[in-house]
Amino acid sequence: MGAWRRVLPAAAAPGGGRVAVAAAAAAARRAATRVAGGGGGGTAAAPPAPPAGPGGARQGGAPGAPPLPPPLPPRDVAPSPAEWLERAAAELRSPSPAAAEAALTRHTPEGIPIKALYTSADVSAERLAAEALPGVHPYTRGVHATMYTHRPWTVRQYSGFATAEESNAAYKAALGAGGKGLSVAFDLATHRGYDSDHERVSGDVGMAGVAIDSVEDMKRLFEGIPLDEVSVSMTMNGAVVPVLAFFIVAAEEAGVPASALRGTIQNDILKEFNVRNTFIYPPAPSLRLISDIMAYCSAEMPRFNTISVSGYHMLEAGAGPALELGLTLADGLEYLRCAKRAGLAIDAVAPRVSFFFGISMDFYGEVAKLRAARRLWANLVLQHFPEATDERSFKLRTHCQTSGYSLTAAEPWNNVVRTTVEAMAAVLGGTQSLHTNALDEAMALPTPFSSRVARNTQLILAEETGLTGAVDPWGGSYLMEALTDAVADKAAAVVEEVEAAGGMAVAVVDGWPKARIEEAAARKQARVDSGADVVVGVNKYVQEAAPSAPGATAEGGSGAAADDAGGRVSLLSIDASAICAAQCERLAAIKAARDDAAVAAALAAVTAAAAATPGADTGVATNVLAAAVAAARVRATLGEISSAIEAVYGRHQPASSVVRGAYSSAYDAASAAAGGGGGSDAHAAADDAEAAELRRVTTLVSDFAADAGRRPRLLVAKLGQDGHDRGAKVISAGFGDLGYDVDVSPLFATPAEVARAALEADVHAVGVSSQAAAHRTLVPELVTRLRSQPGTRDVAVLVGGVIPEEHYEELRAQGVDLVFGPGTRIPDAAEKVVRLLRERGGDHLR
Ligand code: B12
Repeated sequence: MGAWRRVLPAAAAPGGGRVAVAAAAAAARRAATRVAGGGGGGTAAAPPAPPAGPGGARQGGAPGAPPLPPPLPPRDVAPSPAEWLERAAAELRSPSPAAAEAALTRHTPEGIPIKALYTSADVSAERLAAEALPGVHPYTRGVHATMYTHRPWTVRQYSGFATAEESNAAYKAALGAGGKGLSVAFDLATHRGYDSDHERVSGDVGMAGVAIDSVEDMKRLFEGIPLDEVSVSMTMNGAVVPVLAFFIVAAEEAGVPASALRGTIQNDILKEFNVRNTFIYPPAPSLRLISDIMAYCSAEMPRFNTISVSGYHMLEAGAGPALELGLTLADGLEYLRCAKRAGLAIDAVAPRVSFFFGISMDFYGEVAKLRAARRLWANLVLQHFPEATDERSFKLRTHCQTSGYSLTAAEPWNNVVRTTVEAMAAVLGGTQSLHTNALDEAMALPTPFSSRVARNTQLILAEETGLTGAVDPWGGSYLMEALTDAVADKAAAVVEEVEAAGGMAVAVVDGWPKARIEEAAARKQARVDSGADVVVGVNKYVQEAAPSAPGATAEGGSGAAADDAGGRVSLLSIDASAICAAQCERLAAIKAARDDAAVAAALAAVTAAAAATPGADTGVATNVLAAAVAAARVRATLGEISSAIEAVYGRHQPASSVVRGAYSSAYDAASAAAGGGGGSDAHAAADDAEAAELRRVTTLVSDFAADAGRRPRLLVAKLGQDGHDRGAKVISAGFGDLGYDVDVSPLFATPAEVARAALEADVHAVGVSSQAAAHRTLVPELVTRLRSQPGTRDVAVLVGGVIPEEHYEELRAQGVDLVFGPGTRIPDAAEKVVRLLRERGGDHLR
């Protein structure tokens, strides 16, 4: 049967000539059929048209071209989806159309069905008509009428490392090579409000971002960069008050008034409590600081975005796209309410609110997410803030970043492909600016070489592919419109749930959004470990021996390098102790040169503002940012300004929890789904092997428990200011489900605190999860403490996380027993650890 294609009317035929002629011939045949068949018109009655002879009209093209196949029999009745399903069932040899439909529909981890075929029956004609145009409420098709056809998105690469000078050089290089805006990554000491000389940050200074202690550092960071021309985005949330104050004063001293500054400060504290973990103060006073910042900026910095409501971090922590979207929009609503409570008009604040989303490998889902985001935000603002009249208040403008989680340490060049696909989803979804991750993402901060490849990925999309030539090219696609509705519905349900619970300020205290994301992360880990979610080079098509990197050259001036012996890319290396020493020296010099009395008075004013009720008429200036700007002018440091606020609000210490059951149930479900439902024999055998492996590990663990009189006990620890807890949480969840007793240390522990906790809990092993490059400083210190403390001398020490392979030997030499890098399968790790404990024997089996 070849009667599927409907004959196009000549005028609509793409490409003209050949199809138009065929259409005309078919129309003539149809007329003839009607006469012959007495007006019935069915396709069955149509006699097959005689094949056109050589040189006949249907041949169309060049002389000598092969003859075209016979024309399709005409049909006057539109094919129905049911007819398609019957054909699909036949092709699949399914017992029924319903079985075929089930086999052809996959569900995203969030339960959104993705069908194999979408038709007009899946979309609402009214919705399509209402949302037909970009630049018009609710902006589903884009916030601007012309989108990239007029101006492409902004290429904005997130970067910062070591000292202000080194980061400044990298910014200038990026701007010279096609970057259009700056995006500053601060180190973890700065994020958490500590000066570089604080005892709790010895392993963190300059390691995962740039160290900023004072206005002087900020001036060095932007030296030679015209701040009234280049827009600057700063990812800062916890220490937002001193950092923004330093930025304002650094610009002022370079002759640029605050009113001329362009850019964005992230200033989104709610998601810090859910996933990012660079908070300083508890939730309620943190929100108070946000309203002070909004008030200050709306008066003094009209071109500056005061908040970037961020979903990206939730996606990276484990949320699916709809959960990310729903929680982010709920955060946005909370911030607008916060502004309103502070007496600000919505139209003064909402146009300066921007968004930030992550883009994963779920290509269709991510395009749909950005379309759904714009629709939902426009309608939520309309619903919750009827007083808004400025059109800009309804427009969801967003930055996007491709997913770092999707990138692998194995075969890192594969990451360029992943990033390209994700970047395309961001662009086709209509982002306003974009960061593309570097190919060495899962190993270290990017090098000049890997940053260049990442930036060029965007430049190629923008300037070589023609992608910018049409606005919302997916608009009107049955699949994309239906998926946009599905993602929007799912995300709207999350928003409603948060609102019903009292808003996000209440929900973060309750902790359920965080728990839900952590559970999703445990399930994802199980799907990867069981092989249900394919990651090329990690759980499928795993490379036996590393080939040479394509195009590899020896390390050189460009920073380009890939070691063609091992297929390794060379990594950025930062000397922790040198950076820390340099920062501490500068701090000492600043403190020696300043007017101490003026600093003390300015810091007292910061504390008084933090303690005062905003807007209260007590004669005390109540805007904390305004007080911090004054303190920055007299060279108060970041740590001092943060402490002046902490004196009133205290420091927030989060509770740690472990997800139970999600890992094993998702692992079982993934194995069962792959094993049943018509999979191949080879597939089913592989799944049996997975299930058998899980049983073997749990048996090893229970045998250990039988012999030792208790289950193997593991303390999972986070050291220093590294707040990445996804790895620690999934390890805790997985090991717990496999039969281990798991303790989790609180975030931000020192080596001494972890050593004490190991003793108190009488654990068999301590497992440090390290992602932010402090492993070379803090792990040796922990090992020394454990080995010198009676009671923990022979505790096994494990280290996992973002550890470059070249550091493995060094760690082992320092007394680490096992190292687990990105891509570790939890059953493998759990087995290795229990075998190690057994081999150790002696005190361990007690
Ligand atoms: C997710 C992520 C985030 C999330 C964190 C969410 C969260 N709550 O954890 C967000 C977006 C918030 C984030 C923020 C930042 N990030 Co980040 N992030 C990542 C990313 C993309 C993935 C890490 C991850 O969770 N992977 C999934 C987990 C399951 O894998 P894993 O941690 O490797 O754990 C596995 C194994 O390593 C092992 N394992 C790990 N621990 C343990 C422990 C034991 C006992 C055992 C047995 C095994 C084991 O088993 C696990 C299962 O396979 C990495 C890059 C990458 N692809 O690795 C960057 C990365 C870690 N981030 C980085 C940076 C710089 C930051 C920031 C500091 C940026 C900044 N300057 O503001 C911030 C600050 C965050 C903070 N508070 O510390 C850098 C660190 C640079 C470095 N090491 O030199 C990285 C490497 C990216 C990069 N190349 O620049 N990040």
